[in-house]
Amino acid sequence: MKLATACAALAAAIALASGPVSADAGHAHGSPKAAAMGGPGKAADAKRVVRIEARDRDYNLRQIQVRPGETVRFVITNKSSIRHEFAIARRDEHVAHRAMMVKLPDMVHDDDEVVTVEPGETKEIVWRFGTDRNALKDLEFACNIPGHAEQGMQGTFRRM
Ligand SMILES: [Cu+2]
Repeated sequence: MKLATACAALAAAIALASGPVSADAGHAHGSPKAAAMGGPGKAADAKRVVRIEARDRDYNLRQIQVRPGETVRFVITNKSSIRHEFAIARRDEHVAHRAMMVKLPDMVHDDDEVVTVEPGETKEIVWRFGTDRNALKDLEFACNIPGHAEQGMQGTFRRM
């Protein structure tokens, strides 16, 4: 199965399970709600770059400070000897994705909100942070390869 398809199918299943409120979070571009929730951004809008190193068991950062509404370019370099991911999503989305990755541990990603980074590789994600304080509180970055987030490969965002 194509990975983006697997993710989309899972997202649809979650949306159905949890009701319409979460269905368009981060996906309905242009609406006031989308601006509040945030989502994948455009590189041209990014005025700040945050560099992240993936190490054997964690990232070099546990918390990243952001301004409401800003677009940030995240540049992730894998300094370890094993494959990692860097994904930005709501906490509940990470948890659901982790459950799926237990079944499909070799899944690789190259999407707007998640990248797989092989040892020595560098990849990027551009994220437009929302203006809603609670949406930011729910957002986390993580590696969802089985066991990694649990060992410490995850972090949170905080208002600057
Ligand atoms: Cu990892």
